[in-house]
Amino acid sequence: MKCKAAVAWGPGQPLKIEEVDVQDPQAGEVLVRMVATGVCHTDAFTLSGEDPEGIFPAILGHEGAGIVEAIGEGVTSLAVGDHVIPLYTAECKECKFCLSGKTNLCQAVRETQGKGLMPDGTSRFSINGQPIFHYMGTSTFSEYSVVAEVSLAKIHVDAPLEKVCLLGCGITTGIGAVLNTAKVEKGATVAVFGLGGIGLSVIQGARMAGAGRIIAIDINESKFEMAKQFGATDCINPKKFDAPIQQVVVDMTDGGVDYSFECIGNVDLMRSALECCHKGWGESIIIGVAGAGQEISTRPFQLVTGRVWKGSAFGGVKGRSQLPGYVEDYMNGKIEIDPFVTHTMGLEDINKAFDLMHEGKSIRTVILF
Ligand code: NAD
Ligand code: AHE
Ligand code: ZN
Repeated sequence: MKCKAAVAWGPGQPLKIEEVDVQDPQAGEVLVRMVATGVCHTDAFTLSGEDPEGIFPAILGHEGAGIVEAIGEGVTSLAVGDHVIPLYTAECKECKFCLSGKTNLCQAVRETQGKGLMPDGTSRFSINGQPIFHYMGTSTFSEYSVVAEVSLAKIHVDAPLEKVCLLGCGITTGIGAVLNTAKVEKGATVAVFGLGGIGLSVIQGARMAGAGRIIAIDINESKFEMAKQFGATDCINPKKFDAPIQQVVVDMTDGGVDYSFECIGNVDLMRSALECCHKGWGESIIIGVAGAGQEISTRPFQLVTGRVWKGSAFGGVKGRSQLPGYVEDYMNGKIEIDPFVTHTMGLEDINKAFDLMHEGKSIRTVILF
């Protein structure tokens, strides 16, 4: 079949709307008609050329929701008409990782996914016979995408896809990092670096966990209002202080926070986030994604004296078994999504969504197909 998709032809180039050929789903694969997709900073990161796994030409996008249009041979867990969220972290329930009970990082399709290919090592997208690579196993910037069965969460048929698409990455990542990775306790003190879709979701998760104090940090003060709405108790701009931001936070909190979250992708701020944690027990969770060649550093003494450095991917959430519950939590009012959708537009305007993100004017743009 043919459909419209936004193609990333090369690093730093605007996406181009193209008519692409989409091959039928093969064994263990599913054709999804995309209804909506968010635009996450990770899409911009890969488009910038900074992603070591970035590969072009590709169809980006990993925060989508849609409807099953066709299934390939052997697909048993999904049927035509099912509503689904594509998962960049699959869940096969059989691999060593899934069976460990210790991680959500299923490896069933991860190797080919990182090469922009389906599990059999080929692409389902092409233009005039030239293969176009998949992205994160999802490629949601396309009217139709072929996704591995293990990379699809079946969700409640009544959930509004134009909202719950954001559970495909940003909102789940932030809430999950708080509840699954950090396991923030009631009354804890939390610092959140970066107030985009991820950082605001961390704040939402921290409030759900009953955190006592939530310190929100960003250089763009226009983000403070929404941070407060989600539960931030203090909002600070590092540019307004002479002292390093970690010192500012330590001074505000009688020695440091119990938990901090880096939601920017800046290795210097990852260090600040660790070092603003309380001696003896403070834990810092890295969520932000940093560019090729960048490394984190701190004095080992920071860890020797009890601070803990952790990372979190997709909030530690197992997509097929746990994401449907996140969707239901949205439907029953436990999770807020609507305020995150600051802009909506058609696929033809997708480059505007990237501009709004870079200008700091959006939290999430949702593309409606
Ligand atoms: P975003 O662009 O919407 O938000 C980033 C925020 O950081 C903005 O508000 C910006 O003003 C702020 N910021 C930038 N530089 C800053 C600085 N020097 N000091 C303070 N604040 C600063 O991005 P997002 O979509 O929320 O994503 C945030 C990060 O999380 C990205 O690196 C993204 O790739 C990553 N991410 C990781 C996962 C995961 O599973 N680990 C999932 C989604 C996104
Ligand atoms: N490809 C990059 C790393 C990108 C990355 O860290 N991705 C996050 C999800 S960001 C979603 O917005 C993730 O889950 N990583 C785990 C995984 O298996 O990819 C690189 O550095 O090579
Ligand atoms: Zn994302």
